[in-house]
Amino acid sequence: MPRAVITGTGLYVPPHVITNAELVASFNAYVERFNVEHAAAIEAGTVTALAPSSEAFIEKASGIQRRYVMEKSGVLDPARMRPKLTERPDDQLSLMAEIAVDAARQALAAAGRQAAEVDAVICAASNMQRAYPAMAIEIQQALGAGGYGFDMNVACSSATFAIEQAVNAVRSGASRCVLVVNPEITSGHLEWKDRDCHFIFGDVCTAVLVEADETAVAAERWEVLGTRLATQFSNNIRNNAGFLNRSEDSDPTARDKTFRQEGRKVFKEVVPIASAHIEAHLQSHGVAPAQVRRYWLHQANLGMNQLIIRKLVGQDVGPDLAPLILDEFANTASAGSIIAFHRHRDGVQPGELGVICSFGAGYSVGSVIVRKQ
Ligand code: CO8
Repeated sequence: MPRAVITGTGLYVPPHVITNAELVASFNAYVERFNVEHAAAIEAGTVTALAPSSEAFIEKASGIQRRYVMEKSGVLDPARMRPKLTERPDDQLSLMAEIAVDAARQALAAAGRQAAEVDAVICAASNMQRAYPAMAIEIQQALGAGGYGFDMNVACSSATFAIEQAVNAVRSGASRCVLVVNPEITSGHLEWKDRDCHFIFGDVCTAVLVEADETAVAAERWEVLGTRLATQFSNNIRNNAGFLNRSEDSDPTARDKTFRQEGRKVFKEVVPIASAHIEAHLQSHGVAPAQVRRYWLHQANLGMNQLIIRKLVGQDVGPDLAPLILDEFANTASAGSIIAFHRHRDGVQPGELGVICSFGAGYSVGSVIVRKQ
């Protein structure tokens, strides 16, 4: 069976930064407007007054300090509270494809590959810009890649689930060079008017190239020793936006048509699922958690990652074992663990092991055990 290796990664970083201070200032201006506009109803008890957000809460509860977004003026406008994007004509490259192409070119350059050598493109993300044609096929054409492309969505676990598909395609001999891209424009589906979640997400795109070891040309290679995926249905993270909404005559701006979650429940339920998943996956390879040189974990919450690592290795550890990127990027859905891998893989020596792990809506959890060659 051909060995599958990761030979390159890429990271597209959006042009705008929103700090917690900026975010909270605009959110609180929105709250003030809302409460003034609805003063009579609030007084009468038919509308609940909105409570302000706080920078101190955000940083303490999540570890997030800022986030990148594709467009910030619309998000920070208290009269709008969502990005202001321009619809593009059909003959222009779409926004998700544009950022995917940027990240993909970086991954190809790192791997010493031309786009024409790619024989499969998987676009894996929490939201797709349109129903069809598949984003992956537009990306394939824009890059000049060969083979086929398809889209897939497992929310925050989309990237690791896609890596397993890429690894399986290489191992089966069906493909030699598979590109996985994760364009996450989370700002389009975040409810910026809800203080419980307005600080959580950021935009980004990551790319990973998975190749057959025998034909790869990259000097730096990460052999994929194994992948393991698991899902367990939960309504605690949910978004009801979908193609049946218009037939159901439902309100497209209703609260359930954007991201919503029971954050505390997610925290409590997902930590044990993720740590048990990683431990069992490592055990199936005869590896103890303490033998792993680096964990590139999903980046949703600093406390969550600290707990998962503590459960695995029995003590608090620093960023050298489990690097953090959510302070800078916030939660970038499926891209988080890949950003961590992209930015923080120096210092791992040939022969040492690492684990890329994602977890989130579904619930879903995916782990990829890699060995530096
Ligand atoms: N400012 C001030 N106070 C606040 C704020 C705020 N912004 N928000 C909440 N509070 C208040 C609450 O009202 C509450 O007050 P009280 O105690 O009086 O009731 C208090 O602060 C504590 O609130 P919580 O219990 O909600 O706070 P937590 O400590 O639980 O922290 C978190 C909230 C940060 C959300 C935390 O629970 C968390 O990170 N949980 C894990 C979430 C997670 O991992 N989710 C994964 C989702 S991502 C995913 O799967 C991908 C989905 C697809 C992406 C779609 C793109 C949009």
